[in-house]
Formats: sequence, structure tokens, C-alpha cells
Amino acid sequence: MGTRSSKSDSGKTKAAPSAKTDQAQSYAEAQGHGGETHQSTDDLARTMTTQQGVPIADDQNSLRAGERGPTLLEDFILREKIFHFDHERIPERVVHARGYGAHGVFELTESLADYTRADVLSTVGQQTEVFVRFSTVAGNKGSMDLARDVRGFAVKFYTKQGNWDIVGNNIPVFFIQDPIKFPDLVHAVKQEPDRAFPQAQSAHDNYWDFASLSPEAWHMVMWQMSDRTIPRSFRTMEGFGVHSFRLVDAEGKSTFVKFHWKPHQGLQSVLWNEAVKINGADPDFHRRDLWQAIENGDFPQWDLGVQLFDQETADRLPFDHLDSTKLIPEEEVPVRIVGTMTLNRNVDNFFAATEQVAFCTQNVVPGIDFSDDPLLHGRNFSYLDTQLKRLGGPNFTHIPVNAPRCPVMNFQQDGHMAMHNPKGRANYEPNSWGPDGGPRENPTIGYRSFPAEVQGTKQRIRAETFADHYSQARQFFISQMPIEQKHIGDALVFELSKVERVDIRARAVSHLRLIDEGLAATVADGLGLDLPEPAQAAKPTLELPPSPKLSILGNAPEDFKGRKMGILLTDGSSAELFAALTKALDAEGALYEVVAPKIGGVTLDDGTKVPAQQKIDGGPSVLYDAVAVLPSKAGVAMLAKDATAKDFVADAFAPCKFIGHTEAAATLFQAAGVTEPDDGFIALAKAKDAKGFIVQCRSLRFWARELRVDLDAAALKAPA
Ligand code: HDE
Repeated sequence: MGTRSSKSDSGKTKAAPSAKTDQAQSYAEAQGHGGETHQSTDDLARTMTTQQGVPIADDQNSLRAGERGPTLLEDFILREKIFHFDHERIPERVVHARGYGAHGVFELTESLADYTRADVLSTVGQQTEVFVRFSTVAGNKGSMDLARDVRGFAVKFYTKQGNWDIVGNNIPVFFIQDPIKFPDLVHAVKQEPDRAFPQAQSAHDNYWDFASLSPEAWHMVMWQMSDRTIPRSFRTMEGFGVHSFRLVDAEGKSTFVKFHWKPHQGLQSVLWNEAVKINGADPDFHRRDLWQAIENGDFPQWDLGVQLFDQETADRLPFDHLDSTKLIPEEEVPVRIVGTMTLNRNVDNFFAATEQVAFCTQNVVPGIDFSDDPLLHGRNFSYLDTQLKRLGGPNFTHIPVNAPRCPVMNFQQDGHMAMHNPKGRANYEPNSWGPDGGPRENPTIGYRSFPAEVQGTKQRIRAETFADHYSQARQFFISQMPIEQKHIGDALVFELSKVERVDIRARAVSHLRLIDEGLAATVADGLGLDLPEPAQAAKPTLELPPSPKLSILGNAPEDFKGRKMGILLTDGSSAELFAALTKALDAEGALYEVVAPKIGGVTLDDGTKVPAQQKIDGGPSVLYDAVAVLPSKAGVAMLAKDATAKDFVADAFAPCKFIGHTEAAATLFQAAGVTEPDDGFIALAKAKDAKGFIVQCRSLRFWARELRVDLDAAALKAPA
């Protein structure tokens, strides 16, 4: 950087010019050895300029007095460039800092015109542009993707009636009932303030201290400790608007609604042991996955579903639908699918779109309104503040990703970075400037709030109807398959084992006793803790029926489409088998990567050269949904000595992945300590075995194995 040497077109480094080189000579030099950075002087269209548009002759050297003398203050080119660089960052989001976005389209398939005057939900077949941002909550912007964390699932619809945002999560409930607790929740889960760690983790004293002192959190804690918080992909998550909203029709009739996103890709998560390793191998695992799927044209899709219910139904529920720590089981109020969202375009520029996108629960359109959920009201208040802080002024709606696609007309003006400045004399209304007087309000099509009747005493109080904290936590737990219940126990033991204070561990377990005695006993045992007394409950736990829709495994995909296989090859691997396997994967719509000892690839037994996508050290098996271990006899002898090759096998084995293999692979399995292959191992003796292997892979995991590879499995009565 600070040297005057530069690369020539031929790639050779030229020596710095001699001491007597003057400025003019230095420019001439630069033209000569500029390589890619310098164009011919007549290439005006590509001429680099300052922000003021002044052409730049030398972008390699700052202006100085003499060859080794001081840099001159008058160098406006240097000053401007460094100034701009110094201000490249905007404050990261205080929560949901790490995220990834994509553009797409929403198509309505069933009209809700009987319930709402929202155009976006009325015209079947109409396509509405959307922007989606997925995120983790607790980690900072540079944190890893596979943190155990809730995922944000925020969708902006650019409708004809203005922007509508569903700012949701991948979990249908929340930790708290009142917004006044939000800063405490977020402080508790983020890094502890004195030491600034742990990053992107709830496994620490402050979080569990807060959670164990907050009975209302325990329904969400059960979701948080489930595999929902370690999704395989953004593509395999559900989304939820969480709160009840209202749909309001043209006559002013209101219907309550909860919004759901259901992935066409099916639900899928990874295991914790795997997540930890993915974070090391590819901290960008989720963003890379989404990016690649869209680049490959394998556009992820979600159905938009609505649960519609009236006040009468709400009154019948054994809890208050205005309480964000509760959900309405789908078995109680079915989800009606009304449209499909397709993400079909990656962003051109991450900062411009994903970083600058500004969601807000208050962005609703005529026909969509709020319920009295207190948490929703707190959010409605919060998001504009955040945008002002992050985006620096009130004109963030002028940024393309935030700008409505319909006309915007009002008398708001000026402010930082105002891009759309109204013309004409009138900047107020009422005015008497006639047609030149600017926009006017329109009572017919304009937004009207639902005229809910409101009365009451001003007080700080939590409604009695919000007092049951454990019934739905239990319902969630008993709705899980046994292997999923085991994972919840594992996660609790893991997290609480990171908590230093024994009294906090015990207080956490005291809540579990009100949710499921078996789970409480398992966790206490896993912690080496005497079972504490149950926590004091404001209301007894009701025995609600299981809700199968709450299970991930019960709602898993039926094919291997969009999943990725790692194929481990060496020189001399069978060309016939490789061809058959990749053909079967292509037919399934699945992806694969060749993993090999060298990135240059391998030469198969018929002399074909196959490039690798990953050198074995860079392509650990945790990055794949299933693996095929296809070394040649000669190749496997070498792999059996290689630690990363052994890890490749062991790390596919432990998280119960399907492993396709040649006979020769047995040597590597032995070396990796995988000595008793089970039914999750599929022998690929001949090319025709490939198809059957892919059919097996559709189950995604061979769960029965988990009983063999996990000490904590003793707690599990029967495999799923
Ligand atoms: Fe948020 N939340 N939140 N939140 N939230 C933010 O706004 C807030 C809550 C959610 O990809 C912030 O633009 C309060 C629930 C998502 O850009 C901030 C409360 C749910 C995103 C904020 C909540 C969410 C945010 C920070 C309690 C699920 C990321 C950056 C009353 C339904 C959106 C920003 C994106 C972001 C406040 C609770 C979802 C600070 C006060 C419940 C997906 O305004």
C-alpha cells in the first residue's frame, strides 16, 4: 500500500522510481504500471472521479512534498476518500444485527376480500413485490449464523396502498408480555456488559438469571431450547407474525388474524454438536445457503397462511390471544393458505438493501389494523426510533429498499438527505391554490383505524388473563417427537452447564417441574443437581392436548430437493458410480460438492478429471445433509491417515446423517473409530445403488443412531 512499487500488466513488480521523480513523472509511471487500475486517457466513461465529479489521475499515491516528505493538507482527493471510508458504517441494529435479505414476489391465491379492504389480500393472481430479511437476534453483525437463537423473519410488501410489513420471527410466541421488559431481556441475553462476552449465546448466567426470574418467558424458552433455534437454513423455517392483528373490511367489520409463513422446503434443523462445528467451518452458512439457492434458480417459497377468528372464538380460548407468550394451536383455528411468496433475486448490494432496510410493525395498509396486544403497541412505538438512529434522519423512506412503489404525496419536507423534494408554492394544507395546491386527504380510500371502544382506569397492571405461564409450555413439549424432546433436554443441560451460579441452575429447573416432571428430572440429573422444589405458579398447568403442527420432524420435507451432499473422492474413484450418484442427485433437485484431498480435483478410474469444490480441510461433513464416501482402494489408505478425513466420517456419523459408501471406505471408517455401521450406512456397490441411497436421504437423519452416540440418550425412552 504505502509503496511506490506497483504491479505491471505482466505481473512483475517494478522498482520504486528514483528519488528525483517529480509529480508529473510519477503520474506517467503510474499510467505505465497501472495494470487493471488505470485506463487509457480516452476511456472517459470509466474515469474515476471524486464525489464532486472531479476526474482522478492517481489513486495510488497521496500528494506529498518531496518523495519522502510530509503529506499535504491540500490533497482533497485523499481527504475525501478517507473521510468517506471513516463513515462507511451505520449503527448496527440493537437486536437482529446479523441478517440476510433477498427480493421476491408475493402472489395471492385466495382472496380475503370478505375480511379486508387491503388490496394485497384481495385480488387473486396479483403479484406484489417483497423484500425479506432473516436474522439472528442476540449476536452482533459479524457473529456466526448457527447461534442457538430465535430467527427474525421480516417481510416488506410494496403494495399499491403503501408498504405493509410483517416483522415476525420463526417462533410464534415471545419471551415477554409487556414491552417495558424488552430492554432487560435484550441486555440479559446479549454479551455481559463488563466482559463483552459471550457473543451470540444465551448460555450464560445473565440470560438464565433473567429467564428464571420471569415465569412468562418459559413457553418461549421451550421453543428456544428446541431445534427451532438451530435451523438448517432460512429456507427451512416457518415464520410467524406472533401478535394478533385485525383485518377490517369495507364496512368496518373486524376479524382477528395471525399470520404464518409455511416453507415449501419443509422444516429442518441441525443438531447442536453440528451447529457448533458449522460455525467454525462456515460462519456464513445460512447466508451462503440462501444466496446459492437463489443464484441456482432454486427459489425458496413460503405460503402465507392466516388464522382468522372472531371475538367469540377468542373468548372460548383458555388464554388471552392478546398475550404474545401464547399461540393459537392450528388444531384449534386452522391456518388458511392465501398466497405464496417466492424469493427470486439476491441483492445487488448488501448495504444498500439488507443493511438499510427499515421494517416497522406500524407499516400497515388500509384493511389491516392492530389488536390490543401490549407488546405490539410497544413495538409500534419502537421501530421508528431505531430507524432514525440507524439511518440518520427522517428521510429513510427515500432509500430505494424502503421506498413505496406507489405514489407518495404529502407536505413533509426537508431533513437530512431529502431526495424527493416537492415542487410548487404550497407546502401546507388546507390551502386555496387549487390544482397546484398539492395532495389532499381522501376519506374514501384513506386509512381508517378500526373504531375499537376503549375505556378504563389508567394504571400499571398485568391482566389476570395473562397469568397462565406453563400450560402452553407443556403443550409444546408434549407435541414433540421423543427425539425432539431429547434435544430440548440436551439444550437445557448444555445451556445451564454454562451457568456458573448453582442457584440460577436450580431456579431454572424449578420452572421445568411445572412443565414436565420427566424433563425436570432429566435436566437436574444432567446437571448433577438435586431436584429443586417447583416454582410458585400463579395458575396451575392445564393439560392441553398435543398439537402435532408444533413438531419439526412431524412437518419435515418429503424429498432431498435443495439439500446438499458432500461426495468424498480420491484419485481412482469409480467414474460410473460418481456419474450415477450425481445423476440421481440432479434428478432429485439436490446439490452436491466434490470434496477431495486437493482443490484441483481427482482423476477417476476412467481417466476423467473432476474438479473439487472443497479441499477436504475446507469441506467438513457438517456442511452437508448427507455424505457419500467413495474413495478408491489406493486413495483410502491415504485418507485413513488424515485427521480431517477421519473427522469427515465421524462428524457425519454423530449427527445421524446418511452415509453412502464404497467397500473401500471401510478402512477409513475403522480409522475414524466408526466400527459398527448401522442402517444409516448405504453400500454403493454398483451404480444402480445410487438411486436407493437418495431415497433414504429423504428422511434426512437416521435418528435411531443417536441412542448409540450420546451419553444423554439414556433419558430417551424410544427413538422416533
Ligand atoms: Fe423487534 N425490534 N422488538 N421484535 N424485531 C427490532 O428494529 C422491539 C419483537 C423483530 O430485519 C428493532 O429495525 C421491541 C417481537 C425483527 O430489520 C427494534 C420489542 C418480534 C426485527 C425492535 C420487540 C420482533 C426486529 C431493532 C418488544 C417478533 C429485525 C432494529 C416490545 C414478532 C427486522 C430494528 C430487520 C428489530 C424493537 C419484540 C421481531 C429495536 C421494543 C415480539 C424480525 O426497534
